[in-house]
Amino acid sequence: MKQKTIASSRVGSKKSTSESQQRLGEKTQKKGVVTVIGLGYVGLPLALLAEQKGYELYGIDHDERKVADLRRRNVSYLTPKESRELKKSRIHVSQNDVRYVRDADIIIICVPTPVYEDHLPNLEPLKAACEFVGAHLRPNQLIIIESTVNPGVCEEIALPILEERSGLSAGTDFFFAHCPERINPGDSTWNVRTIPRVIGANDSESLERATNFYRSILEGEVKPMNSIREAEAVKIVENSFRDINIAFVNELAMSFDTLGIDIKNVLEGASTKPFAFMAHQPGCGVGGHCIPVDPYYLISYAAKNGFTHRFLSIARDINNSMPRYTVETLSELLEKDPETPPIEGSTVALLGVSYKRDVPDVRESPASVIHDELVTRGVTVRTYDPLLPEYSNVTSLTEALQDADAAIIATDHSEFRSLRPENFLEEGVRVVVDGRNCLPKEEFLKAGIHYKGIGR
Ligand code: SAJ
Repeated sequence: MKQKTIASSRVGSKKSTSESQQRLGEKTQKKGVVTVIGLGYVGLPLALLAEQKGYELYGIDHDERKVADLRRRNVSYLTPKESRELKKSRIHVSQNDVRYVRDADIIIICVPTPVYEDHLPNLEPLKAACEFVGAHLRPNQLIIIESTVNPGVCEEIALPILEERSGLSAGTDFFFAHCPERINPGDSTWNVRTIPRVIGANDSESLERATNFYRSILEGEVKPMNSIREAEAVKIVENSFRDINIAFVNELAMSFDTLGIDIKNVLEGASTKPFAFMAHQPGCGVGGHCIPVDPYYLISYAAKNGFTHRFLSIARDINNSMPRYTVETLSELLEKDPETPPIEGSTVALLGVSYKRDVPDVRESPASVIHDELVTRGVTVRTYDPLLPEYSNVTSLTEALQDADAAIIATDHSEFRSLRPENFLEEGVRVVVDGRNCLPKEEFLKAGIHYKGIGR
């Protein structure tokens, strides 16, 4: 069957007499008009890709400064390639131009879905986006939510807002699908163009239109699911899978510390098994916008429906305990060395603020928990992250290490992975806690450094 393009399914594209302004995209030779709401590291790469694939692009973001930066075609959170694409882009950007909703064929919501301090999901940004879209929704539009949500959020929260505000019915008057975002910051292979996606909808027309759209812009597989809830569940499952596997090796690391077994060597050994084993790595904690957040969505939603996720909860507790475990490890190392002071009153170089190697991103970063724990214990903390000067209180590695009593590696940035014993010894640092097991342990021990990793 001839693939239905968005343009061919457009209705209302004729200027109605009541419209005072020309409809956006009315004269476009493009495949259709797409509006992305939420122009962060998920929405903006998607918008740029859709534009390259022949759609006319509009973007809405509530952040005034981000809108100004985007109009200047200059934001910090894109890859070099995406930054170049942005400079060539003709995307129209606004904080709240209602025409961007009213006149679009497809509206894709990519706003954040963080959690509150108590780990319960904060759906306010998503609700606000649905309110804005619902108020200007028109027949025949396709609305897609990419934001990560737990099963039930689309049907129980998003859709009711869209229908109540518009007076239209999903599946008949307008179309709705969920395509959970997948992005791996810092990964040059798997990006918005190549990562496979799943799509869920509750009616065949919505599923077909959303599947057609994504297949018209993506190179990766686009897998239709049987329902919205299945698509919501896929995302939560894949990230909870990662969280529990990291918790597994974190618990092993703490156990092996008491047994004097090197977890990194053991995982390398286990990885020689060519099937049924997938190594993860222990560390000083689990950060980022996905892994430490998404399981809480399922934990809280299942609890409301009478099921307690004990395993997911224990995994979250283990991973959340790793920053403090890292500081405890340092305290014990300092106690062992008669030439160094106890942790209280010491000076410590905290190397790395970002949650992930070679990525400038502090969200849910374990480093900030380590920092606060050190300060609580009376430590003078020198924080240095080469990718995040605005979060550093010293401007160089030398300044961080100079006469410090100890150093903690909290992020395995390339700059830190290349450090060798002499880099520490020449600044007088003889105690090193490697929170990402990224340094050559034996070399450091041979050089007389009190080295401790996480589980090694
Ligand atoms: N981490 C460990 N041990 C591991 C792997 C990660 O402690 O074995 C820590 C990292 O240091 C980081 C956190 O967990 O603090 C998250 O690491 P991540 O590699 O999962 O990085 P993210 O948050 O960028 O995860 C993204 C996710 N993408 C989306 O959710 C859309 C995730 O699905 C991917 O699995 C992940 O990238 C990836 O594969 O790298």
